[in-house]
Amino acid sequence: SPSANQDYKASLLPLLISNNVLSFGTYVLKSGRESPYFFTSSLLHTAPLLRATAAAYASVLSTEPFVTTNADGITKPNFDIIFGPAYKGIPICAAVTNELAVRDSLAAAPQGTWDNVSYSFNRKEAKAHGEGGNIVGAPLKGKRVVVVDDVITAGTALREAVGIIEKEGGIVAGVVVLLDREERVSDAEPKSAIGVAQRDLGENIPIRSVIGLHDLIEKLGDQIGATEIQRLMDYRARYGEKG
Ligand code: OMP
Repeated sequence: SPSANQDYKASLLPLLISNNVLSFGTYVLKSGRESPYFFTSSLLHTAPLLRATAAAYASVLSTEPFVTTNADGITKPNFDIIFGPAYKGIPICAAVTNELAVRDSLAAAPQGTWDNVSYSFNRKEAKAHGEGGNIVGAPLKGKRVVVVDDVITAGTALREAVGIIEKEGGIVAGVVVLLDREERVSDAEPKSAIGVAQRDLGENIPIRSVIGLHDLIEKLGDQIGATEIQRLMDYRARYGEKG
């Protein structure tokens, strides 16, 4: 699957491990599979972790095909809204929206490039009073919306998010997940959830991950030990995507 290949991976991975965001042991997934590792994005609650995470998403979202650079070298985002599915996507979408504008002002990019990008998220419970509606943040109707989510396994959470955006009249313009577990969806569907989403949304909608299972297997040898790496490889042999 397409993984953004940037230097931030080298600094992000040890940070995730030392803070137990990425942990190794025995865990049961939503799918029922027993996994030798787990990603807990609710632990991304300190400034260094939030900033490192936001920077990783922002690196992906500030490069093609999420942006287009014209002949004059002016870069423009190809989306209006960063959507974070409740609950774990909520702090992420806010942090990434801010990070894109902050990086922009530090780099030599045209002033204000990111000032018109908004964040938005869904409520899990319908609201019967007040302003009403199930969306908090920018209204999605007629807007180009990118989804930022933490982990993708079978793609259930992403499908829900896409359903919400389409129901609100938004246009799904892309997806960035922090971790792609690169697992096949089921015995009947050997593609990964990202592969299936790419097929369902269409090949021209960018779907990217910051980190994939293959990165853990290839890069963590010195940090988690040979036994854990072997368990990751055994897991991939059993549940990994095919094609
Ligand atoms: P899918 O909806 O099957 O794609 O699984 C993604 C969701 O599973 C995440 O949003 C989490 O709720 C949960 N999850 C994790 O948080 N971390 C993991 O490492 C694995 C899962 C999981 O249950 O598959």
